[in-house]
Amino acid sequence: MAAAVGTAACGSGSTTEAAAKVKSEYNESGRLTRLTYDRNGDGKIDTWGYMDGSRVVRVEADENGDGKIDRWEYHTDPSGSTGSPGSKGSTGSTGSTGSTGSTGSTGSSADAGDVTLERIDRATKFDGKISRREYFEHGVLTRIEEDTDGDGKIDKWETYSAGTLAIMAIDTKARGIPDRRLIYQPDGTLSRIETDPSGTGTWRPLPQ
Ligand SMILES: [Ca+2]
Ligand SMILES: [Ca+2]
Repeated sequence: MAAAVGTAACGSGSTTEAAAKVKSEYNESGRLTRLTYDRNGDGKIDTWGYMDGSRVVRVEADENGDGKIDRWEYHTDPSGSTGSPGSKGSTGSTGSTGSTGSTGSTGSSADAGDVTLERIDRATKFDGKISRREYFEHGVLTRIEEDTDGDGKIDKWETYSAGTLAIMAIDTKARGIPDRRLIYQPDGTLSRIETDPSGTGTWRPLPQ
């Protein structure tokens, strides 16, 4: 019985294949709280979207299918201003809050992705431990911190300007602080390399 249901679900209408894989969960008052999604179609849920109605709060994803989360995506509330008087249910009269594609319509810059995106944490080694954090402002990447060798300490810091890598600082001595940094020009080409071997915060050009 279960197998038949599973097979039927997998082979069901191709037109609504993506929609069929998304399941919606609601609380007692009928507010959307969670979406679950089988992104790779293997029959196992691998993406969880935690919702506050139409607003995405957090997305968790199992990217290698081992059942453990590898990516945590955090979103801000774009309408975090004074308003929202609708304490009970949706305020149908104002209308503005009810629009489903809210972020897309209100977004000022068209090229930016999801403007509510604030941070993405990743377990790059798929061990359940966060080793990389990506920070965003209004959906644009501003910096990345990463523990590349898995010793629990950040050893690479990337700073982005207008979405482009501006500075990459690295810890080559496993001290938890950067001792070398690469400065990039706005067009992406390397400008110079600096060192701070003693870790005092004083950077000097790398001797050639
Ligand atoms: Ca995983
Ligand atoms: Ca490290």
